[in-house]
Amino acid sequence: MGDLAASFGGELSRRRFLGVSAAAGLVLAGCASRTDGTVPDPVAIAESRRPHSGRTVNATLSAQRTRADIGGVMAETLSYNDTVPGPLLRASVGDEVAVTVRNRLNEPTSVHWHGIALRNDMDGAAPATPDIDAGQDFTYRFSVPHPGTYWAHPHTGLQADTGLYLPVIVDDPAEPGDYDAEWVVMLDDWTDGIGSSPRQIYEGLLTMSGSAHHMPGTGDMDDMAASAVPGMGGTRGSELLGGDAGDVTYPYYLANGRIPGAASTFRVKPGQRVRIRLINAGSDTAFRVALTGHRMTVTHTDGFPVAPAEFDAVLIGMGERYDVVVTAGDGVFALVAAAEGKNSVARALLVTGSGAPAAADFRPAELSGRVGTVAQLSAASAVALPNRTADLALPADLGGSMSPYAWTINGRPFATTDPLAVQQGQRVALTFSNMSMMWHPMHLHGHTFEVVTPDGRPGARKDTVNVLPMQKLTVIFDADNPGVWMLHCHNTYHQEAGMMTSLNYST
Ligand SMILES: [Cu+2]
Repeated sequence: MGDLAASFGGELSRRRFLGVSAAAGLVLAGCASRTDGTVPDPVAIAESRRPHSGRTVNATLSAQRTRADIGGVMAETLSYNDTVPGPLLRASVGDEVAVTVRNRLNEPTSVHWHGIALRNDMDGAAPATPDIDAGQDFTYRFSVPHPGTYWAHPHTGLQADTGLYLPVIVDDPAEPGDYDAEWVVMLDDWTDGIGSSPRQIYEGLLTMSGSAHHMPGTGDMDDMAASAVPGMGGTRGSELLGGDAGDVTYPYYLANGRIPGAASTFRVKPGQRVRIRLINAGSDTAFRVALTGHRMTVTHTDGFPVAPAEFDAVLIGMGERYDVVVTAGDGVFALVAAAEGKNSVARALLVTGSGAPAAADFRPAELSGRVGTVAQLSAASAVALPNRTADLALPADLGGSMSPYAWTINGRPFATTDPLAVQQGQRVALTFSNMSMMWHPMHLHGHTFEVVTPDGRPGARKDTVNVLPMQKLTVIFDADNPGVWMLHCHNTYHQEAGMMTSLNYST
């Protein structure tokens, strides 16, 4: 991508000039054209209006093949800097992040900054940001406007179901931070380099949808053949998810890159308050997470604060994040992430004193207690959207089936999608109508929406929301980030099979 990189570099320096101050951006916004005859770029203007601390956080990520040790088990996979998860990226609100990605894979890749309302041309999803060709480098450079728990992963093919993911945390220097320690826990469903490859699974799903051939990675075929709906073998229904929990069963479920029998440990003192940042980096698995012997207070989801609410467990779909606070007891406690409907767990250990951990497959009673989901959460008043009538109603009808294995938005797969159109400044009401028999974690790039609850309360601010079978769910957002943004299901296989469209700003 030599030519592309060169032209991108030119664009960037021009944009950096525009971003010197908010005032400059505002002046330019009012001009039809500048002295050089070019029209001011709305993406650059939006960038100039973000907070700017003047500080830059630099990092390098090498996307490369590796042999990852996931706890005495070796997995040939793809990773950033030879670690799974990749290295934590941390910045403060207003910082510029400059991450150079070195693509040392033999295929194109990309890094999508999931949940961050960043400038469109740095989103890491084509077409707004072209993929990085094999052997090439690209520097993602953007400012981070909102504090919170985010993450990053490829937006190219099925690479999201490999070891290519990392946590991203944006701190708010003004936040009181009512906790003593912070524990980042990334959850994942794992097959790459151990069971079937993501490609084999996907091809199996496509093939299996016509007949009941053996399909790697999807559990017991007798089950499947006997099932009225092909593909349900190996996974069971989930009451919380309103039906079938997933399409794929995995050999392992990992917390911070470790299998349950070789769990990572986090040490604090008894009585300390621990903020746990839970991130679901899985491809086809929702996790129900509980900490043995503790209740958890949910303080944030998808980076944004909620009215604090106490639960025994929380349900986290793919792409979602939950921040919870616990007051640590005295002993050794398993943080268990049960793969919803899949009869297996991931786990990590909280250690504050002496004791032996429970068996690797231990399921604490809290998992069957009161489970927090988006339905029970409200936005903190500071982040609730101001009252305003929507200017525009957009539909996103979710359709598809296991047989044939095809998933659509508004009746079309991504290849032939009819993009959703918005204009900058509009308040948008986006309604997901799930017409399929499966739940879908729907993710919008570049924006954080507010869930509209059935009783009209301002629901949580989110960028990824689980839409259950036959559910109709409306979210509202302000169109304040011009560009071309992906809207898709965060099930890697549904996305690949077409469940994606784009939200395009028109001028
Ligand atoms: Cu889906």
